[in-house]
Amino acid sequence: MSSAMASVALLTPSATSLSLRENSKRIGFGKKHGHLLFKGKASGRVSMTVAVNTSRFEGVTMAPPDPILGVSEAFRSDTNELKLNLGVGAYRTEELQPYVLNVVKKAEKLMLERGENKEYLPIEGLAAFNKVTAELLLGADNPAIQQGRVSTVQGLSGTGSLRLAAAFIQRYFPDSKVLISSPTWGNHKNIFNDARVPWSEYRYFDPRTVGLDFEGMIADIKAAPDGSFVLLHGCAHNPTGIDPTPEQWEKIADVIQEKNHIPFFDVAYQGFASGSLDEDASSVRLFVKRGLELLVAQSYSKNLGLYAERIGAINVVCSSSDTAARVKSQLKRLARPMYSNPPVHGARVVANVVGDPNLFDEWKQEMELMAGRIKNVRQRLYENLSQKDKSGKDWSFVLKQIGMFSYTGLNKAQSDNMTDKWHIYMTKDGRISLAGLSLSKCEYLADAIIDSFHNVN
Ligand code: PGU
Repeated sequence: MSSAMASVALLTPSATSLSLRENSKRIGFGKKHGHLLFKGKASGRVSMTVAVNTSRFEGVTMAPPDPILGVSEAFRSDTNELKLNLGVGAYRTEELQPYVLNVVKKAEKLMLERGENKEYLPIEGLAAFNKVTAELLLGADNPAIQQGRVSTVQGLSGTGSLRLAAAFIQRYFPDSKVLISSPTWGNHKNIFNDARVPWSEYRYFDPRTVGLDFEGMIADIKAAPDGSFVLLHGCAHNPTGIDPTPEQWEKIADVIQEKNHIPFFDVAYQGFASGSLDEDASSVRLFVKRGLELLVAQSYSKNLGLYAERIGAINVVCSSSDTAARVKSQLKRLARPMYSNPPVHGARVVANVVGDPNLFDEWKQEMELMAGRIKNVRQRLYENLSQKDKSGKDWSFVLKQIGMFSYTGLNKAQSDNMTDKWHIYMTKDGRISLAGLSLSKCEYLADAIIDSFHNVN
């Protein structure tokens, strides 16, 4: 029964009308709320149910499952033992178990020993976190940091940081639109839609070469109205795993500069693409070096495995420290009515790990280990695909892609086959998360991909 119900116990049947009215009042039902159902009689007491037929929420329709997080829900309800979750980009060990980094455990131990309190953070977040996160991104000796031109506000991980920046764009650049890559991480569109920021797509992926459509990308960025925001994936483009080369990044910066656009980086995988934190931040640093003003959203979900701690930041690199201060004040103003101030736990973990030379070194080693494991399964998957597929298809694109994902080129029907027949859970755009794959499952995955690719239209 979809309507709301409440059980009402009455002393005698004859007392029904009076007691009911009183009970109705007590439980908060007015006259207009539906009729009564007598459910039975037990030892002189009548048990009744008040059924409310018309919900105030009748007009609320069922939302579709989330294209990424919904995959995990479907995975959980599959009882087949062969099942494999390659949907969400979350790192698993070779045993396919979630992984808490040793440095995180050490940082948490330190925090416990210090007996840190749970007071509210300032609206902009933990100062020690904001300092190290900007330094990690830009390099501690970056002139932008030294000149106080970077405005950093702790955000609710990558998503929350993007959302805060979107609110800022909506408020201060109501006539601007955001250019996003085609394809992109699915939630980007939701974020800008909800913030009422108009967006359009620029070409990015070329299915013929299974590579970057660089010409298309440049042409579309050029064709956009001057002063648009250009959303760029700092490294390990999601979902394609295809990044521009350093030379291409220079050309992208040229066009953005020419057009007076504002670069807006999403950095969710720093350290995960190459295994090096500095190398993965080189795209952002190149733009900052040119003296451009820009936005960068950061996330520690993947590189520190802090998925559920919701820790990240929005950085706005400005032309002067004065502008940076004003921008920060407005970001805080936007954050205050949305969530007031951010959670402290993840911020302390990051501050402890990045701020302590020993833990920082250990983190880099662990990250290399994670990135290395993904590279290993990528290699193995490629070998299995090449050996098992007798059609002569070139699978080398798997090796060219970087980061957590492989963009297989499987269409929706083929992706459905992967799930329905093989119990392999993945997003319907053909993306698989290699972070959720083990060496021992590569062969099974290769069989499934070959079957889906050749036998499903
Ligand atoms: N930006 C990009 C490019 C991402 O891939 C993700 C996460 C985020 C931002 C946001 O991550 P936070 O956890 O908010 O820091 N994408 C993953 C995780 C699942 C999801 O969609 O949120 C993914 O599987 O694509």
